[in-house]
Amino acid sequence: MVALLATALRTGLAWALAALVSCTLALTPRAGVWVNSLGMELVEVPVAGGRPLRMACVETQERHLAPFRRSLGQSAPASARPAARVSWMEARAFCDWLTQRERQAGVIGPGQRYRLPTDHEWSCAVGLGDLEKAGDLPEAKSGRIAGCFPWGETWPPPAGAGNLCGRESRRDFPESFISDYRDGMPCGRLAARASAPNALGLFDLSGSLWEWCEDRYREGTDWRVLRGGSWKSSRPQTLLSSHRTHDPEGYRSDSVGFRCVLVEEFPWDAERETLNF
Ligand SMILES: [Ca+2]
Repeated sequence: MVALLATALRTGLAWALAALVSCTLALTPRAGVWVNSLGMELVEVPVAGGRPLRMACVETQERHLAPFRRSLGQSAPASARPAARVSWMEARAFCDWLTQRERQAGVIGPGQRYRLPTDHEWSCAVGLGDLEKAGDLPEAKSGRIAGCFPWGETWPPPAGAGNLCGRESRRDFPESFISDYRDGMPCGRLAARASAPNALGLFDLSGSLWEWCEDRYREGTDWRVLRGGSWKSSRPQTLLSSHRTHDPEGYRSDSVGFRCVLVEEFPWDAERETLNF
């Protein structure tokens, strides 16, 4: 609360004051879950200034990726574990494959497609949609809304905040674990729904795996936006809802994954036509 007021005074922006309201909204899941052909559950997310979309409730799991990877001749586990070590390029290729598969099966219409969320859409999912300018570059918005985390305003994180670098990780990360938080997960273990759901019914926006977004972090680079922190995250600044980090499109890490959105056609096609997966 104090940090948010300080931000409002420093920046003069109404957004930070609005965050006081947004962060205190009751975190009550609602009905309206849609399940696709892979068993992925998606819920509607209102997009400030844009059309609503459906977003996966959880990070993409190994069992979701398995049929795609096997179609490419790759061996692939099929567990319900959130899928780490997925590059931005592979995540997009998976979305294209799933779009084609479900269009052919009549699961989705010809005007619908899966893709990664944009940086702004991810902000809408985490409750910042009205607090940021959609057209500003991700780098300019990173960390600008103080004191607002996916779970609320409190630090240390409350129970149910997610799979973070808590006390269970003190032996592996003795310099950087959150001493007064436990998530009940041994260091390095991943499981879906490690956090409580937010108001939209979305899990694990905080921690577990960093989540790729469509956008470039900075123009002129191949750095793509990552949101939400991971099981390795312990710093308050890193876990802010407004924090962004970035990595190259081909980067793979044990702390990076993604979640899908399902949208009506959206003008990313021109760029997609130039990419060779
Ligand atoms: Ca996450």
